[in-house]
Amino acid sequence: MSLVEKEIKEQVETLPLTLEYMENYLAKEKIPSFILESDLIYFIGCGTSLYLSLSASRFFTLKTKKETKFLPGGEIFFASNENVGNKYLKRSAILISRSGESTEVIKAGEVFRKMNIPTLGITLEPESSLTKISNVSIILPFREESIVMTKSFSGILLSLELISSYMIGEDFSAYKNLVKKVPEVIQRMEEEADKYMNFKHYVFLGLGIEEGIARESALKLEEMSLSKVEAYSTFEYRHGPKSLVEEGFLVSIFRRGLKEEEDLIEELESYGAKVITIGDDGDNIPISYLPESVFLKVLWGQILGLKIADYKNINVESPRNLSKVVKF
Ligand code: F1P
Repeated sequence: MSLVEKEIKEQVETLPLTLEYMENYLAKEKIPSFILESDLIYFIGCGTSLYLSLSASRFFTLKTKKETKFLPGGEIFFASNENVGNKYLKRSAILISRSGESTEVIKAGEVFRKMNIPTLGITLEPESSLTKISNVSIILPFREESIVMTKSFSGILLSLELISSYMIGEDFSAYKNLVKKVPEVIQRMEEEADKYMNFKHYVFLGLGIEEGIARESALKLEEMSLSKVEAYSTFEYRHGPKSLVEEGFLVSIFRRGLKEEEDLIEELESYGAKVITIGDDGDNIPISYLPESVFLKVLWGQILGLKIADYKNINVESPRNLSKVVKF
C-alpha cells in the first residue's frame, strides 16, 4: 500500500481525532475576539489549501453570516491593493497551510500584519513560519508525510467547520454522527471508483461550499493521475465549457437535490457523458445533504485519483513536477 493510500485510509482515525481535539480546544481556548468581531474575514491558502479556503469561507458565511473572501496567498503577496480595500473597519484573516511554509501564505501574513489585520493560522506543523507570523495559531494533532494532501484537507476543513458552528452555539452532534460514517463512505467510494478509471476527461461540479470540493477533486486527479480535468461551480458548466462534452467524459456532481441539477444531468448524458452524483440517498454516493458533511466529500477525488493512478501505473508518491512545500 502506498503512503498516499495509507493516509487516505487514516482519515478513519484522524477525523474523529480532530473532532475530539477541536472540542477540547474550543472548550479551553477562546475563539480570538478579532475573529468574533470581524465584519469581513479573508481565507488564504495555496493549491489544495486554496480550495480548502474556498469551502471553509463559504461554510463560515453560511453559519456566522459574516462576509468572507477566499484568495490565493499570491494575490495578497503580489496584488494586495487589488484585493484588499480599506472600507471595512473590522477585518481579520485565516491563513491555511499544511506545511506552514508556503511562501505566499507567509508573505500574506506579513502584508496583513502591516495592514493591522490580525491573523489566525491553521497548520499541521508546530514550529512552522506560519505559527510565527500569525497572531494566533491552531496546530492539528497529526502529521502528513505525502506530497499529495489528503487527510490534512479533511482535518483542517472539519476544524474550520467546527469553529463556525461553535461561534453560533451549535452542538457537535451532527459532526459526531458524520465522522462515524468515514469507513462506510470510503468503502462505497472505492467500489464506485473501480468503474471509472478509464475515461478521457473528468469534470467536477459543485455549488456553494462544495465548489471547493469540486476544485480540490480536480487537483487530486491532476496531481495523482495526470488526468485531464476541469472543475466549476455547477451551473457555470452550462455557460460554455459543456461544449466539450462527449463520450468518454465522466462528470461528478456534488448534488444538493435541486431540480435544475436533474435537468443538467439529463442534458450532459444526452451529449454522451457519464454522470455520477455525490449527495444523499438516491445518489451514486449517498453521504448527506447536511452542509456539515462537506469535509467528507473530498474523499471522492482522493479515492478516484488513487484508483486512476494505480490503473495507469503512476507512482502517487512522487507526483510529477511537485514538491511537498512550494517556496520562492
Ligand atoms: C499546499 C501545496 C499543495 C500541493 C503540494 C504542495 O501547501 O501547494 O496544495 O498539493 O502538496 O503544497 P501548504 O501551504 O498547504 O503546505
